[in-house]
Amino acid sequence: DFVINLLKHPTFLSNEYTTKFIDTTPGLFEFASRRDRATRLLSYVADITVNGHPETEGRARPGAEARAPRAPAQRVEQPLAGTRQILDEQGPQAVADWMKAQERLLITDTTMRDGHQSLLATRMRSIDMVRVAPSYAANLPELFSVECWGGATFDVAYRFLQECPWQRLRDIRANMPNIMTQMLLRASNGVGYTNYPDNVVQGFVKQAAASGVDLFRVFDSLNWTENMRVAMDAVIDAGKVCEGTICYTGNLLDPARDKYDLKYYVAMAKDLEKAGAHVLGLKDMAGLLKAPAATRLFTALKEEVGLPIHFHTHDTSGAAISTVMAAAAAGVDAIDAAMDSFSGNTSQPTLGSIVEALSGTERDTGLDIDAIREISNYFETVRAHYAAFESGLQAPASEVYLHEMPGGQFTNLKAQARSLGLEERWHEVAKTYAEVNMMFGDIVKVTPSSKVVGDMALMMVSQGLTRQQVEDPSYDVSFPDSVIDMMKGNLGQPPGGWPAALQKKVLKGEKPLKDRPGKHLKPVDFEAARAEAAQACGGMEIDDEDLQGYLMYPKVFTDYAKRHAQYGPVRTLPTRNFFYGMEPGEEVSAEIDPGKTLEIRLQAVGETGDDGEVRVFFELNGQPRTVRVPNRK
Ligand code: BTN
Ligand code: 3PY
Ligand code: ZN
Repeated sequence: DFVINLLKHPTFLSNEYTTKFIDTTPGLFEFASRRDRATRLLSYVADITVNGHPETEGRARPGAEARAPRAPAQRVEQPLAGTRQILDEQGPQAVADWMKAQERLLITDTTMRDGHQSLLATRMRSIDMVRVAPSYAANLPELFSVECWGGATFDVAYRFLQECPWQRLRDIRANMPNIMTQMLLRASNGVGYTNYPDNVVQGFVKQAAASGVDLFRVFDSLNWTENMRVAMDAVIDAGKVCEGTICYTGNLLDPARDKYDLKYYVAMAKDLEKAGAHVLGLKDMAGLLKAPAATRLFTALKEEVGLPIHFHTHDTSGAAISTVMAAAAAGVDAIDAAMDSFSGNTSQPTLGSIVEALSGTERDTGLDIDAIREISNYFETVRAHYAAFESGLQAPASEVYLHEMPGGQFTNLKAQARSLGLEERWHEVAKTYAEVNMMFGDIVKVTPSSKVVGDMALMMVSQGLTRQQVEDPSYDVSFPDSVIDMMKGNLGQPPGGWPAALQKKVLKGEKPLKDRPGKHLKPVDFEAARAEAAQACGGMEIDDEDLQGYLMYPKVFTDYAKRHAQYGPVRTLPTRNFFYGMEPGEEVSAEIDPGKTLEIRLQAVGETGDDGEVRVFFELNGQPRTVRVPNRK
């Protein structure tokens, strides 16, 4: 039914739906290459069936509840107009004005970005998103936006899921034409971990806008407004909604921690307003904002700033819904939540519960709770297929107020600690993380600054180093590269600068940057980079989207492109088969072009021959096909 929906879809009919393959393949070769593509897809399935997927090896397997996910029926033929139409017809300022005029609390659904980033190590595949996008369009047209792009999803798509993040964006956009898409952009760090040249940041934003992002949430990992302007200006130039974002850290109501006080947040909000933001974002990436502090903060921001306010938090403590209620009462315009089955713990608070809590009040969200439940049930089935990526986190914990780790980092760092043999010492890691933060001068911790704090904490615990030793000028410490890079000023400047003594020790006398790293980075020659990428990828044609992928992550992109040359597009395989291959007798369908579906049946897996190869016997659209793959087990 996905294919049928796609074919009926107005944007498909108007040719907005494209697959890159069709674009770049001359018609003459279409038939031959289609055969090729079928063979390549079969060779992927055969390889995974015989050798397993490296990412799921040794991990928990999906249980019996992992049926094929079915998207909820669409309740209307034509989706109602939504925020996307306001943006397209009247521009970003009209979106901001409209937000302020709403009495209801507006809701962003984060399931397709932060939800799975925070619960499943960012591993949700495009097919599981694109398939349900028409249900969002038809059944939840009142949503403010759907966060579905950026943050860690960009590199994970290429690196671990063997899919093109741009294609994901275009497919979601085409299937959900009435709700704004939203991305998380790390300002000058793009969707990477270090500052990029200004023209790379500009080129990236321009492409993201062209490929389908409507609202850009722009933040800086040290809350340095100066370092956000290039990205913000690029969003504004593209005619999209610029959400200039403050990261919340510390504890507003603790008088002993006065670095990030009310004055600090109000001043930053005013800076972002002056910088041209249409919307003010308040990003509580660790879930540290408690309800009484939220009342104070949002009341002040509402009084002092004219922008509509969009609040993002995480439920690591289990108390996020109380903060959301306080935010709603203080007049916040929009908040983030995740579909119930992708909410709670290190993810966002629970969408359905927020809708229920506000129902019948002035801030009633106007969302259809039945539609939410149906989509949440869909995602519950989706989630069952990703058992290998569950973190095992059993309960919310107030420990988050001690370590202040972002929701997206928590499970990652825990996995890193495990791989270093520090699993039993996790609470020590958490405590050390807090110590490192203070040693660095009490900084905002969010990608990429959070990664630097995590690297340092892991090193201290594994080497048994104390803070005192690290700070002692005469005690020899070999600092992680990421710490050296940050102290050099390559991520920018924190409020009040870096602690001078520690910085001196880390840099061993080298002079740090005091101004914007982007000012010192040479602009990239795009056409030279395109040629270089093409060569690195074995002569593949590099289009504008590929080029931006290569500029963010040269090696990750190149590796992806080489695997793509071997297997072709694998994104339309069902998730179970992508990670586990097929069982003899099993049949699956995979769409290779819109409307062109392969029926694949695995007949049998042969013995391994003397040549070390296994013959795998398929039926492809009823015709027998044999594929040989090396047995690497
Ligand atoms: C990775 O983890 O390296 C990326 C995932 C894709 C790896 C593909 S899966 C089929 C083939 N067999 C392998 O061992 N690697 C590739
Ligand atoms: C990211 O940058 O990926 C984040 O989620 C930060 O919270
Ligand atoms: Zn988040």
